[in-house]
Amino acid sequence: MPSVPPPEAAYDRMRLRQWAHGTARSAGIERRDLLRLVAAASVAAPLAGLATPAQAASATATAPGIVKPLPPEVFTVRGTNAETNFAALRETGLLTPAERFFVRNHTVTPRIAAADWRLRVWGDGLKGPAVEFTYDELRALPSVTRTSFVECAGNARSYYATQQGQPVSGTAWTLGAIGTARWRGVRLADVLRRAGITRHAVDVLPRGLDGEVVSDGINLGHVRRPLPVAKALDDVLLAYEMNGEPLPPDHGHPVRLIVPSWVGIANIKWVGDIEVSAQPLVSPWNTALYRLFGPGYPAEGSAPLTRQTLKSAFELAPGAEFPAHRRQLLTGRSWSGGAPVRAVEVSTDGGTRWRRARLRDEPRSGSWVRWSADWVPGARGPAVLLARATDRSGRTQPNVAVHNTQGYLFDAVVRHEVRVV
Ligand SMILES: Nc1nc2c(c(=O)[nH]1)N[C@H]1C(S)=C(S)[C@@H](COP(=O)(O)O)O[C@H]1N2
Ligand SMILES: [Mo]
Repeated sequence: MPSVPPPEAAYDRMRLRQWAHGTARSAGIERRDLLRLVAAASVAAPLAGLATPAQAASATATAPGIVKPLPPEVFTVRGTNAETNFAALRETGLLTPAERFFVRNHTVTPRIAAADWRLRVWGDGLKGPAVEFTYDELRALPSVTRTSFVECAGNARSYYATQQGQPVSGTAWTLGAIGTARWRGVRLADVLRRAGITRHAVDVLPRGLDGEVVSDGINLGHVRRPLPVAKALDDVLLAYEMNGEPLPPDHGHPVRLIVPSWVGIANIKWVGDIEVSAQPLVSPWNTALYRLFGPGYPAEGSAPLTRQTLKSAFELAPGAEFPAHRRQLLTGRSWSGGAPVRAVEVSTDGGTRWRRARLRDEPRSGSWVRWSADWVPGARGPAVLLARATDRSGRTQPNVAVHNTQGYLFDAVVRHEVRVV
């Protein structure tokens, strides 16, 4: 029997139908350009910059447009982005220090002074005219704190190519396009209510103050992605602090969205305005991008992506070496954008035998859980380590992820190659 879809999913299907019939409003981009983008999105391209471990080690410690230092032992630079090396999380606690948090920039980190910043809330989903908030006004509102990961929808995308032999396009992340932080800010719901949101509002569209994005000769405008009001009024934050400090420039200073459990793109950094709309909105980031395309999906793609999926990673470098016959403590993390992780199993023989890892945190939704397992490596030579998580809904990471051309939501068990020496 089919399960009852959550209102979120039903809403997205409705919006998708409206988009297909041309009744959704495209915010700031020509409809024909959007259609061109959607057509291009359904074709997989070779992964640019798929780093082998050797290339990764020699990556320079600079990415154009990222402000913070990117020491090569902590980060692998991929274009305008910086991936956290999972081995560099081994000494960190549940929270990822800002200095080790991955960066995904469509363009360049802008430098914005909190004193000059304004948030403009506007649109036909409000009772009256636009309302502006200064940084101080935002800080004066009741604050909430919440631990949440931010994870790119394309995290682990490179394994479609390297583990499954399937072409995908986009940044060739391994597993490190994720970090978990304690965010403090105000509820988006409080700001929307103060701005006079009406019950006719269906979508809100937060937009970044970073530069306009040009892709294949089409100007996509500023980074922005519609968020259904149901989510916007639920658990979304306008965050101004990360792990007890003001947001650093690369992570959205002075204010960003935190959209718990959802795809990274929903967490708009350097937010400057939010449109509140009484009609469904579309932007490149919920039409041609962040949908699933490929065989098995409709031509216009799946419904826009919402929640992240289930994944596990060892806190080890690729090709890590272990002395034979000496007890090792393997450590790693598992996380889910759906039901919290229930159990993690580890295999040290390529997937033949599995045993339970010890969970070191109480699993919570929207966060990750650290785990560990003992291992006494046997014979010298190559070995393959695997970790697989099961969530409280009973879902277990599969051996193979279902392919989509842009390589989103990879959820299969990753084969981590090591050497016993
Ligand atoms: N304004 C703006 N917001 C943005 C982005 C961006 O380039 N510009 N990138 C998005 C993507 S794709 C991801 S995965 C997350 C990454 O957040 P982080 O760089 O703080 O890790 O920010 C999202 N918010
Ligand atoms: Mo992302």
